[in-house]
Amino acid sequence: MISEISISRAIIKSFLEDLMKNLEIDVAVVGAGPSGLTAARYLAKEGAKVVVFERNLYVGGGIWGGGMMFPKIVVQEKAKDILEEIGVNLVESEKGYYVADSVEVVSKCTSATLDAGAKIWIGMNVEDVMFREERDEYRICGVVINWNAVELAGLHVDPLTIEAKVVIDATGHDATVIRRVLEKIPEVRGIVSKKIGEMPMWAEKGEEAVVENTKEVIPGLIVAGMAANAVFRSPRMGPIFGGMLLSGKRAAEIALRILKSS
Ligand code: 48H
Repeated sequence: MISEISISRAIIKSFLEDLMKNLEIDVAVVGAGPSGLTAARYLAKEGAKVVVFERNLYVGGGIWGGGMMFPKIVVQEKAKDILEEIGVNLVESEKGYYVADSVEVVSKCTSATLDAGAKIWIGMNVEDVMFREERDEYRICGVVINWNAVELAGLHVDPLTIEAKVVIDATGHDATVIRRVLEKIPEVRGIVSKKIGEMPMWAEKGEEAVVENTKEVIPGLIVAGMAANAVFRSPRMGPIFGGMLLSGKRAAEIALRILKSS
């Protein structure tokens, strides 16, 4: 006999246990696109306690749609290892241009991230950050979360908080976390571009810039992926994803350095 209450108990107990165990974490990754999933995977592989917060009910961000809904993405030579090491099949199209199936990329990046030990929580919107002021400096020390359904319904429901030693803004074109920080702490503006938003298409420049722009912009807050190009007003690049993967890897390296020194 199947008991409905047993099903409910299993779900509630299991998720509440996960939530309780992860109220204090090493790294909060906001956004489960290519940069966020890659950052979380490398961090978890090194033993960091990581949660990825994704506001949609699905992961993968902009990977699924490939180029103009042809479900294929391109990566260049220097990033292909990041996909090959998790078993993604890549076919060389022209010299140095490797093509992958977008659904396979989402699936394998997601399962590798979970297997490495990261948690991925969907339907959760990071609506704000936590901060402290220390020695005349602002430090970001966690995320403020709520169900995305609450945000979409426009309900007034107070959020909950997760303490994190490092927060990675991997929220793509919208750069939602850093945007919120700048709205609330305008003093930080000096560090990042006055106007947030990427420049028009220039694939080569955009791909180089996304890795260079991946940095700790405010103590405790790293920007990665398209959010990094939005912050530093660098170009977009279209459906080539090597830069996003390399940016995620670099964000993980920066976060690990911060964790080691804290
Ligand atoms: C929780 C949030 C919040 C929030 C947003 O857009 P993404 O795929 O981001 P990246 O930077 O890893 O990859 C960018 C790539 O997909 C892309 O768009 C490219 C290469 N474009 C080039 C071009 O020329 O257009 O993923 C970001 C994720 C999404 O799933 C959002 O739902 C999520 O972040 N997100 N999750 N709380 N506040 N804001």
